[in-house]
Amino acid sequence: MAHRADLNSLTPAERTQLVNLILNYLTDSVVADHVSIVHSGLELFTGHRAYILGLESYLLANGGAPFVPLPFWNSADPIPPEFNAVKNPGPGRPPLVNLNPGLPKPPEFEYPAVCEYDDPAQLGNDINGWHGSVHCTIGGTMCMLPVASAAPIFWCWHAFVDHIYWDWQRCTVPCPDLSGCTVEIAKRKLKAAGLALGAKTCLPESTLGSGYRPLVGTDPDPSRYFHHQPNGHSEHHHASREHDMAAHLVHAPAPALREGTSRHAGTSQLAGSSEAPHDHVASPEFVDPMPDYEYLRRGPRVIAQCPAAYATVKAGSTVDLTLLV
Ligand SMILES: [Cu+2]
Repeated sequence: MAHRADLNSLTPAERTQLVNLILNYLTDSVVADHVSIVHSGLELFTGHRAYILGLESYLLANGGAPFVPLPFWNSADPIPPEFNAVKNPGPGRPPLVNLNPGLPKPPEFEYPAVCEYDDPAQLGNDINGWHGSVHCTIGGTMCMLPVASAAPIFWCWHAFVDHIYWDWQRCTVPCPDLSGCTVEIAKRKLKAAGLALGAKTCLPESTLGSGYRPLVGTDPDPSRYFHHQPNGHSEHHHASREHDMAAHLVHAPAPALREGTSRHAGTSQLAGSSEAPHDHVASPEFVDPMPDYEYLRRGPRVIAQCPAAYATVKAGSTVDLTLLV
């Protein structure tokens, strides 16, 4: 989704309508506000974005909603003739000189090349030179900082500069939570997030040692595996049990699995204890739990990831997974 339209995709009538709306908006005070924007670093972007937002608010309130977000003018193209205008022209606000500056966006500012920038302030500093050249190659009012915004093309030109910052902003994405996923599902989630699968570290199930199968017998509350209604359906039990066990295995490293039992130490049967867990009659699954745990063999599961879930990472970067196999 491009967040701004190209000025050249508008009809001449639409451009005329937009120019007139901008000219109506441009009071001396609005024009004067431009000099308060810091023209370097991150503020080159944020300052002008806020400045454009003022115009967009006006457009929304004055029948110009179709022009919000404000369309950009691409500096590779000639300025449309409708935009050869200056508010209150005069000696202090000379007409534009060159409607075809021919200064296209340098390739390093194209998406996704712009993602190479780690720091948007550096991007702002690097853009400033080309940005200034466009202003002064157009000339006239556009080359005079205190009054440049009196030219309607100023606004669409800065919408173009803003688009570069917007591109940079979409270079970073949140890393999805992949815990418990198979590799295939993890891959899909990563792709949907604009990321890719990196290195895989596989831990054999024996890595969990006693925390794997013995968990069945040392569960803090084995009563939840018992059928309280001996003749009732057991499917619900199976489902929630799988869920519980999966949660244990994917979220806790091996030592923690045993730690977990201490939460209910008072009522649980700890490993090695000879004490009977409860007076209930055990379900067949509990007595012989292996068939129910086959789901753990349906392919490796993610137990850790780097970068962490929800960390902000660059789009297109890779995420390393640790899998229990
Ligand atoms: Cu500018």
